[in-house]
Parts: sequence; C-alpha cells; structure tokens
Amino acid sequence: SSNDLTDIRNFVSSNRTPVNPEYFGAAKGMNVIYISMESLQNFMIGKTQNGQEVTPFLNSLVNDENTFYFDNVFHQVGQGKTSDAEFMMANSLFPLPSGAVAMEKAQNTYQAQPAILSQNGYTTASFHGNNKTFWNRDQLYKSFGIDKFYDSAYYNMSEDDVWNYGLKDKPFFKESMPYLTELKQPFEAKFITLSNHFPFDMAPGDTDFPAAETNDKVVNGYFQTAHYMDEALEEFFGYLKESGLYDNTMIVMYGDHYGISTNHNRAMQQVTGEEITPYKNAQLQRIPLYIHVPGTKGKVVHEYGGQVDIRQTVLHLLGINTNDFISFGSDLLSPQHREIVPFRNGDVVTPEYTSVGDKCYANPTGEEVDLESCKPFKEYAQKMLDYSDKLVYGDLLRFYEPRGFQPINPEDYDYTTDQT
Ligand code: GP9
Ligand code: MN
Repeated sequence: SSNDLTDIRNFVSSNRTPVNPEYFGAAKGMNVIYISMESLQNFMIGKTQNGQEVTPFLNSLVNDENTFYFDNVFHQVGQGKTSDAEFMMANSLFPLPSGAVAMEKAQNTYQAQPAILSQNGYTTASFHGNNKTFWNRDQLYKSFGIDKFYDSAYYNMSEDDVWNYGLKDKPFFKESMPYLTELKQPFEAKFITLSNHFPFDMAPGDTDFPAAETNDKVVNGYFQTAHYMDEALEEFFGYLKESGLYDNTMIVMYGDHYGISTNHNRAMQQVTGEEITPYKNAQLQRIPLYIHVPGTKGKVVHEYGGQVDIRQTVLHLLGINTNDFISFGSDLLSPQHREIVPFRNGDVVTPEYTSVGDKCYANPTGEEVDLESCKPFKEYAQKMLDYSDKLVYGDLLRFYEPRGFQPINPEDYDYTTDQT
C-alpha cells in the first residue's frame, strides 16, 4: 500500500550516506562495462596451485593504479543466483527470500540503473552467450529499460566453442567486440561470463592449468575454470585497449555468487587449511569486486559491504545524484559507508561480528559470543530485507515517481533477433 511506501521511503532516506566528494563524478560521462564473473569467490584471488597463480590477471589488478579492489564485499543472492546479482546491480534492492526475482517479479515497475543511465544519454546493452530466455532475462531486461540484448543468437555457437552453460568465455568476449564497438557512446554494457560454472569441468584440451589436489572433483576443477576465466578477462582487456575504449570506460567486475557450496566443506578444509565452521563459511561468501576508473587513483578498499551497495558506488562515480531513487545500498566509497552486510538468508556480517542462524561470533577468531552483541545489527538487517521484500512483492515502485525520471514502458523494448 502507499502507507508501506511511505515507511520505506522514510527508512531509506534516514539511512542515506553522503557521497565522497573526492570520487563523485570521477568517471563522469565514461562508458561503463560490468562483468559478471561466474561463481568467483574472493578466496581465489592470490591463490596458487603447484606454485602457479590461479588468477594472475585479477591478482595484477589488485594493486593497479586506476583500480579500486574491494576485499570485504559479500554476495547477497538467493535462489536466482546470477540473475539475483544482476538485479542488485541494477536496482540496489534485495532479491527474494525464495525463488528468483527474475522469474517471480520481472513485470514489476523498476527504476533500474540502465533506465537511469539511458535518461542521462547512455545506450544500454547486455551480452550473454546463452538463450535470452534463461532466467527470464528477456522479460526482466525490458522492465530495466535495457536497449539491446545480445544473446546466443548473435554468437557463433559452434560445438567447439560451447561447453556446459553456453559459449566459452574466450570466444564470448572476442565475438562481442564488433557489437560493443558499434554501440553509440556513452554506453553501459554488461557481460555475463559462463565458463567458471558448476560443476567446473572443461572441454578436453582447453586448459593445461593444474587442478587442485583434493578428493573432490568439483573443487579441483574450480581452479582450472577460474584460471580460464582469468585468461579470458585479460584477453578482453586487451581488446578494449586495442579498440581505444579502455581509456574512457569504467570497468566494474564482480563475482556473482559462491562457487563452492557447503557440500564441499571437506575439500575446502584442504584448500584453506582451516575447518569450515558455520563462521568460516560465512566469511567465505566474499566475492571479488573491482572498479577500474581511468585517470583516477585507485586503492584496496577494506570496507565491509555487499552487492546491494554497488549501484550507489557506481552511480556516484558517474556523478549521478541518487537521492531521488529508492536504494537499500550504501556507497562503498562514502566516508560514512554502512558496514552491515545482510545475507539473503538473514545471516549478517559486520567488521566485528558475524551472525549465523541463531548464533553470534566475534571476528576474526570465530569465537561464539553472547547474542546481545549481534542483536542491534541483526534487527537492522532484518528490517532492510523486510522493507525491500515489501517493496518488491507489492510492486510499490509503480506508486513512486523519482524527480525527473521517465517511467519505463517494457513494450518499448524488443529483443527479437535482427541479425544473422
Ligand atoms: C546462465 C547463467 C548461469 O545464464 O546466468 O546461471 P546461474 O546458475 O549461475 O544462476
Ligand atoms: Mn552464476
């Protein structure tokens, strides 16, 4: 109801964090590329196997002079996995407690980032080497106001180039370049990688990187598929440099969700050298986040945050004021960034404490402590999730008109293939 909307608006505006004047507008007018790094968890950054780095390219970006690398950012997805992460990038709302929001609520009214950017002069596009109907994206993207959707119909899906969930990452980036360079600038383009997907196996001959040496095939293969994705990312950066796009494009790369579930705790104990307790498992939900901004001095950022925070961070770097939009996230570069990270299942991580189920742990020892220590932020996190759920289930943005924002009409978008 509109009463609910008023409560939500009050909650969101009383929790607003100020922008950081040092970075606001640092990427003004630039293109934006998002890369969804399939299943990549942060523990893989810096990891080695037989003395070789698993992700040498991503490791090199940690200290790149124009890159912000965030080492305490967590995924917040539910059952919608990749699509839940996309939903957070676009809306700074939480996905749903059960089911995929892309399946359940694609027809809602949204005031999504592609629509916002499009009304700031941007062309918006998404690239994905699988069918456009996967995760109901062809519906969802219309509600987000995404102009162009390059799905498998635009790629050479030859047997050699396809494995597991779709087009392999290397041909995916390579074949995307002609489409990308044709987009009218400035653009926002999203790339959804697929090769590092469960069960993490590879076509024979696609890798000579050593597998991990546990008794668990899934964990062992993860090292190889992650290495392949890392190589593909490096190639993509090469293409961007060759095309000249690199110098006026902000690149946002994020792990979409965990790759290794708790079914593999025993092998993960071998990989991390520690028993995977519920506390440790929560810590393992970190995903890598990189934001590369040409001409801006980057740094390693240790703020605790989640995927819901990324939209605020990116829009502020682009110099776009977000006060009129309903966002649950808080700019990771804000001097007052809020370090409370709700997981979609209600667990919560802060710099000091970790709440898992009905237990409270102190960081970094994982020692169990009195519930009172977790209570204040656990309640706050629950409130955030509840308000977000109320908004999404009730489709409440249809009653809200951000100043200067033109409502999106999904019927204005058409992803039927005009190529081939
Ligand atoms: C397929 C890709 C994988 O389109 O998004 O989906 P996931 O299983 O990771 O959600
Ligand atoms: Mn995924």
